[in-house]
Amino acid sequence: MRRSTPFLVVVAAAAAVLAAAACASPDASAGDAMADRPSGALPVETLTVAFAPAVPAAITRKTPAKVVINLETREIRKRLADGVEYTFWTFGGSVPGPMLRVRVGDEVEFHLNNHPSSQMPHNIDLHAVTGPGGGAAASFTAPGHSSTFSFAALNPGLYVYHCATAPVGMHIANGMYGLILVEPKEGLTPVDREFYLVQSEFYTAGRHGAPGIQPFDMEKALHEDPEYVVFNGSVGAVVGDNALKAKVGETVRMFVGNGGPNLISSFHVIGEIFDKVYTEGGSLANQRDVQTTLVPAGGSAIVDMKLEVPGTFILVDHSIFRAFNKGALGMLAVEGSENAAIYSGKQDDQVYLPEGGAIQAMPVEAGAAPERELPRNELLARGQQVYAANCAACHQLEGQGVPGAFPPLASSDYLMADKDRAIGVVVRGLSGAVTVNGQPYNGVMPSLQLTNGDVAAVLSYVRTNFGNRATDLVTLRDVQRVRAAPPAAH
Ligand code: HEC
Ligand SMILES: [Cu+2]
Repeated sequence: MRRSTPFLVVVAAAAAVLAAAACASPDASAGDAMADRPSGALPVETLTVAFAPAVPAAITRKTPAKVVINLETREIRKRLADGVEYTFWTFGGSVPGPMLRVRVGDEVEFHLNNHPSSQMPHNIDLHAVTGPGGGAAASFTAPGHSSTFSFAALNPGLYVYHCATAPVGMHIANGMYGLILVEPKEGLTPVDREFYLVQSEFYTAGRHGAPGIQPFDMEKALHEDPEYVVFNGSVGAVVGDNALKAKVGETVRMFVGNGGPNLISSFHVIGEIFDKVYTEGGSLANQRDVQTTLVPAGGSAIVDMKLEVPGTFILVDHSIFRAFNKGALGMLAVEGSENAAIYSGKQDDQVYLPEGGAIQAMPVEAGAAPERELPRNELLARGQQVYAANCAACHQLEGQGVPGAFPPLASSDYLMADKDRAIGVVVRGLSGAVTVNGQPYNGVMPSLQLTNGDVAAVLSYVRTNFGNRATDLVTLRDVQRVRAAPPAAH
């Protein structure tokens, strides 16, 4: 059997690791962590894990324990983005794997179980382990097998764990990472809410948004050029109904990890300031009043912030195209009463057109690949993406608009009354007084520089969604015709 040779090597290596651990004399920090271990056997407990964005409860015991952790590796097909699936290799069936929480000085007995349906062997390298490979060799596990190894949690801090089976990059790129928190003896300062967030990238063969099951692309991974950068394993995992939720007056803590495999995260919460940062996930809150903190690949950070005002706070990797174009965007939804002394909200809005300048459409770039009419389902799927990327910011996710500022596209009489006029709006922009569903608007919609195909797709989508009931679609030909015609007065 082909596996037998590496297996023997692995078993021998594991034995060597255990032997070394048995006779090594503890260094100063190990001595520290081990100092309050009682002489007799440690009390045994089985760890309860938590799946993102949940965090396991803080540890209340004041003395070390023997903590038994069971973790299963499993290969499963799941959603990566709307209409996009991926075969994830996982710890615990989820990306990221569950968050683990132990206390410094604990003895951890780790059982890694590889589900019989797996195609690959897997293992685990926990950065919280002191020992060669972080447990990797000792935990190498074939499908349908289970491995056990033990380690002492010597150093407090927030650590990444990941699979380290060759090809390592591929196991990580497919979703095998998570966080383990080793609490300091005195615990962390209490906060009102804790959240678990892991950023990572996916390298799919198809471009961002290309539908269907997407295989891993080694070439893109080598060039560190991902199609997706996400929080908690998929596009939209932490937005809308899945947003993190908190209340004004509370202090929240985020345990932020970066599975990579390649990119460094510039973690930022739009509209909040981190009151405290435990840089790089160390056990010391060593910085205050931070806007953006770096989370290295294979590293972490802990950020604490008090929430003073309500609203939706957007979590991003501030390498900003990753956030708005590749998926690295989450939300913290904060409820409570406004505090105008801290933040007023919009106090006034007026149209600003310097020197009477008109809004001008720029010509669409020449030389782009010729576009073709798409079948209905592809057209509508593309339209949904174009909408999310280009229109939702103003007209809102469900097309409901913002009273007094952005007219609704949902059940809009203006949109539906005249197809060519609607195409003209998207192609050339719109300004001046308009009435939509009886309400006056006098704002400015810029020309969005979309291709004819994108205009056809987005208008086909909005005219058949959000309560609009068009029976016909908007075709490329329609858009070409309107673009060629002189702008009509509305
Ligand atoms: C930067 C904000 C902004 C973006 C982005 C934007 N719009 Fe608008 N849109 C407006 C404003 C403001 C008006 C009203 C303009 C006026 O008062 O003259 C408007 C009006 C419209 C109207 C006509 C009024 C109605 O409600 O039916 C349509 C149709 C429309 N937009 C479609 C779109 C589509 C489709 C997209 C995305 C491709 C889009 N808009 C992107 C701000 C925006
Ligand atoms: Cu693996």
